[in-house]
Amino acid sequence: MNKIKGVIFDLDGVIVDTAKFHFLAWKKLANGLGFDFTELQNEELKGVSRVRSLEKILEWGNTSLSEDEFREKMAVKNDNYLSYITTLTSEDILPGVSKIIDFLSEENIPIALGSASKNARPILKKTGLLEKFQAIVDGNDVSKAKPDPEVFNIAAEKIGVAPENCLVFEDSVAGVQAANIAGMISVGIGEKEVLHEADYIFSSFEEIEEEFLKKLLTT
Ligand code: B16
Ligand code: MG
Repeated sequence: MNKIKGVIFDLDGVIVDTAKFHFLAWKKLANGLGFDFTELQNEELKGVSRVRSLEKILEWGNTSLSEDEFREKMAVKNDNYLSYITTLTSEDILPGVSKIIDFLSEENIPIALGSASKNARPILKKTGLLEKFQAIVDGNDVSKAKPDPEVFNIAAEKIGVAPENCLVFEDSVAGVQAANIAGMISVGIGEKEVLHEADYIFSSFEEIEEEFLKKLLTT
């Protein structure tokens, strides 16, 4: 196996649990249009872009919108989402994440963010993590959504590490596939049954031993 020289983190579901806020904002939108939106459906939107998420929700609700209405609903959803995340602080960083970021920094391993979210910077700022990342690539920088590897390839380039020497932490199936297509080591954070395409799977960062990472950095 190739030696790991750079690490890329997904944001939503990996560093912070913002899925619950996306859920509340999408549910409000769906209910306003006269249909329901379930937590199970929300699961399917993990790692999916904002535009594609609304397209899927409208399909589920058997509803169509004009282009103007579509744009307006997206803006309203995002305003609601932003109002829910105003309370985010460093306390919301998922357990075990900060320890791994600090370990990588001590080992001089550059870290990048590779997220589909267009709200990545404000979220990192609120949680106090913005300065820890050497590169941030988010929904504003890409034209192709995961499982396309574009977001991770740009991140690797920005930290100056070849794709085959990068490791990616991801919670979505599309994200794991994107990392695999890019030729990077994929580490799934979540359920084994869901993320089975990943090279390694952990239920949370707390399960990851320093030894595991040390081995990957020296192999
Ligand atoms: P926004 P990730 C993704 O972030 C979320 O998982 C997904 O649910 C969301 O729709 C997408 O970002 C876009 O987010 O509306 O904030 O631009 O998991 O790739 O960090
Ligand atoms: Mg995610």
